[in-house]
Amino acid sequence: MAEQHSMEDLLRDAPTNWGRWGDNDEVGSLNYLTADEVLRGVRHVKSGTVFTLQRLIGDPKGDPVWPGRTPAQRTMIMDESTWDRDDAPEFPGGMHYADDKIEAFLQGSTQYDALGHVWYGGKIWNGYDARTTIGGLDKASVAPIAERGVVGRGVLLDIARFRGKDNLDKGETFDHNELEACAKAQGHEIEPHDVLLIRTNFLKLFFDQGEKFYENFNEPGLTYSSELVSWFHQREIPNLVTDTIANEVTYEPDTGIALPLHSALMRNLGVTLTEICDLEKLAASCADDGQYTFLYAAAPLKVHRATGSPVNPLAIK
Ligand code: UVW
Repeated sequence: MAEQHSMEDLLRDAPTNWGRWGDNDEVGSLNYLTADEVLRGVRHVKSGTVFTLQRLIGDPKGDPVWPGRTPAQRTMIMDESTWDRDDAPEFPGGMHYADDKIEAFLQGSTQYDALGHVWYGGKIWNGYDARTTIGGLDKASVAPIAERGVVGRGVLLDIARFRGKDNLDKGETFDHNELEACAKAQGHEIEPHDVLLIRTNFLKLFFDQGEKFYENFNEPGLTYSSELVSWFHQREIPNLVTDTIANEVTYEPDTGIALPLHSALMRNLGVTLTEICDLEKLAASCADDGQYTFLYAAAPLKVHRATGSPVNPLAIK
């Protein structure tokens, strides 16, 4: 039988930022994004061009979601046909209106993960007891991130273009050294406190392949090493944003462990993760004008005790 590896063994000596911002902290490495960092981001606004990075919810071509989650369902509650009914509401003056609602996984589209979203060993971010997640996150939910907002210098790392590919394929991995090489090839450096936006264009395959996309599901992405985790720690990276469903290679190739960077970066270092972004228009613009740095701004929804929230991040060049 294949040797089983545990997250606790893998991350036994891994660095943490627990306690760094106090015993009650719920936003982790977003603390790096001070007012000075907002102004550093603003200095990269050159033309005022705005890019929205959210994918369409209810895309007629389908919504890519993590296996086991289902796409949002939007239901029309009120429309002009409401007034065909005898019991239609009547408003003085004759106003009609349309109303609808969605039933959705809060992480079923472009989203911020709460820091309490993923854990191992009975502890979530900052050492809070994992039992604080029962029935809703009492600690490190998405609401404190939403309350704070995320603004700073963003850098696009176009790994697909750097590798000369339209899109990365299943299970392809890369590391922090390649991120630095990519930045260098793009003509800039990755600086401390940068919000990292990594483009793989992997979700092109969701739209090209349909259901086959989910066979042997193994997204490409960053892969665990202690050096990579130290790099994130030393660079004080606040936020990792990607265009894949879960921001890292699904199964770490050496151990087969699922999503170890969720634990090493989010649970231990307090790095927020932003997933399922659409980086295509931004990437085309960066390739065109050579400007890969910009102001990044995002605020998830303020949802009480939630594990994540939809978001429409902005990149402003
Ligand atoms: C899981 O953690 C399972 O999913 P995600 O981070 O993509 O929401």
